[in-house]
Amino acid sequence: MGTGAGTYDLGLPAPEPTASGRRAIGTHEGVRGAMSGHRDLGTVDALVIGAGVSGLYQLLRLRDLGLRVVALEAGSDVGGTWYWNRYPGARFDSESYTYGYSFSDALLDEWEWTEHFSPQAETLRYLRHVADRFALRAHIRFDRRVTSATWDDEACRWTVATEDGSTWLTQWLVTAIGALSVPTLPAIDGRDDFAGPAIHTARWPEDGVDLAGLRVGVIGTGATAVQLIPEVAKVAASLTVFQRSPNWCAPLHNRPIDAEAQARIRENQRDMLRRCRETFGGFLHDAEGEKTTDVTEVEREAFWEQRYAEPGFALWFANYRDVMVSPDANRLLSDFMARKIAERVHDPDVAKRLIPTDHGFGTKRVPLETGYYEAYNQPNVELVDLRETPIVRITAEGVTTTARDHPLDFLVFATGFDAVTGAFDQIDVRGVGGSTLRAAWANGPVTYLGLQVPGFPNLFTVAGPHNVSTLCNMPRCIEQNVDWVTDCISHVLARGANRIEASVPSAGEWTAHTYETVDRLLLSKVDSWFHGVNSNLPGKRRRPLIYAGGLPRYRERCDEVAAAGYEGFLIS
Ligand code: NA7
Repeated sequence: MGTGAGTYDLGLPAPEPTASGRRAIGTHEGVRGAMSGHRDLGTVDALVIGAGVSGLYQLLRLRDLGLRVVALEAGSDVGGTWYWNRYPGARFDSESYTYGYSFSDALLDEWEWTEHFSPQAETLRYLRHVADRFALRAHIRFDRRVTSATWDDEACRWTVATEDGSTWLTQWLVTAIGALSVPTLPAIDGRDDFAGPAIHTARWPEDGVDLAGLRVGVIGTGATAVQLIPEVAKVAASLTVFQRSPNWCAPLHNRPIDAEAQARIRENQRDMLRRCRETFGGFLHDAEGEKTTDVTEVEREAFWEQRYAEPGFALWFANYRDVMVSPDANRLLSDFMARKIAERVHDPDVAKRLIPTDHGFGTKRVPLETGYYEAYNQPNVELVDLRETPIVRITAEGVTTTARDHPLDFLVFATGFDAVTGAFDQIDVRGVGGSTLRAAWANGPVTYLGLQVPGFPNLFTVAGPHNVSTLCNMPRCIEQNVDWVTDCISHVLARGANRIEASVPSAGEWTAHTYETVDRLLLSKVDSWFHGVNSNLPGKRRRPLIYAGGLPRYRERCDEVAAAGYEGFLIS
């Protein structure tokens, strides 16, 4: 990796010549020529911010298009989410073989997952393998946090600056910065007073932490905490869980992949990936044709028992088609789930505290659990209900609630993220006329297809707001995003153009459509990160950040736009 040359980072190796001796850039020679006056080492055709699941694939596609491309990554290695989230218990909630990339047959054939829901370490190994196998590392600059991106309309390019002072000039800019990549700490008095280690789950030390014999406190009970808590409960002398809002958790049913299952997966892998292209959330699981009212109570209970015994998101995504839209249907399902919690947690008072009363099943992101409820049956685990006894402050010794002091040796913040727009807010993005993205999105994001923003030409937001990726088995939607963006850039270049920008009306129409997809679901009534609600960031406006129309519909719309010559975009 370069150490920088003046204000410019060291550049990329020249693109490989093709067999014919021509640069692989082919039809884009014109654009290269237009930029050939810039001999700065930090000048590229395309720049990708991030080298996680999105960034790696985007980098690969743009490189293979023949562009000079670089990815700037804040971490010290590839992996994104799977690089940062190394807390005990971190793993997929998607079946491993539906999460891996689908673009390469060779990769599909050579990689074997060892568990149906891969743990973080294996996933990181996989992403490192992808980076090596496709020779992506030469194009990635690690430990480079992007701080600003400024559009120059005359030169038709972005200037991208990083925290360490390097500057890059690029015609195309793709953000692959993750929907949940900016951790938020709790806004609690005395947060920094704790004398022992206090760690956010997304900043877990690489070498791990030995929690054996320690008094551990965990604040938060979202999807992260639900993975973490059973693991901590196994080793800690005591575990105190500070819960403000219980969540509806469904069993993950993870297990190792044995030889027989491995053979079946190998045989069916491509069929499974094809199915994921056609389901609402890009998972194997998809909604039933029937409604709860089409069946008898006995049939319904039997069906839910069956779903409860199935792995992954079966309960959330493969349920009756009315449970996410009809309050009555949702109440029946929530009652079923409440009975399950009551059956699994021995102390009825603890069980009662673990049963949500302020929202129905599936109206927030459903955490998937492995022994989560049973952890509360252990003598070393205590549940503190913050609705009854709120936290007063964090002290040097531990956490003080209105009821008493909880002395601790180690404090974990499983308090979530500044979702979807948070990572954009951390970059000073300035578009046409110097207008900022923060200002453009002050009342909530405005996007076209969740991929572009008027006033910010040649900028693409993979897995950004209003994008199908935010309610999806992410790699399935990310691949769609990346393929679309790559085709779009290729189309613009092939037309001899060099600039594409979403029109204001098309972005207005898409944003309104995004809201409609959310409004029809019960989740629209409940505060969660889907709407950018984060109690630790009180100034944030509540706005839908997700697209909830499902992958097939989203893809169809994106394909229609492309087929109509990128309708709704201004190309020049
Ligand atoms: P989440 O789902 O946002 O959960 C954060 C949790 O932290 C949630 O239980 C919050 O309670 C709790 N929280 C946040 N701030 C506080 C304060 N100040 N006091 C007490 N409790 C607090 O984040 P996760 O990391 O679990 O999951 C994020 C996503 O990652 C998840 O959806 C998956 O897609 C992967 P609250 O509900 O706000 O009362």
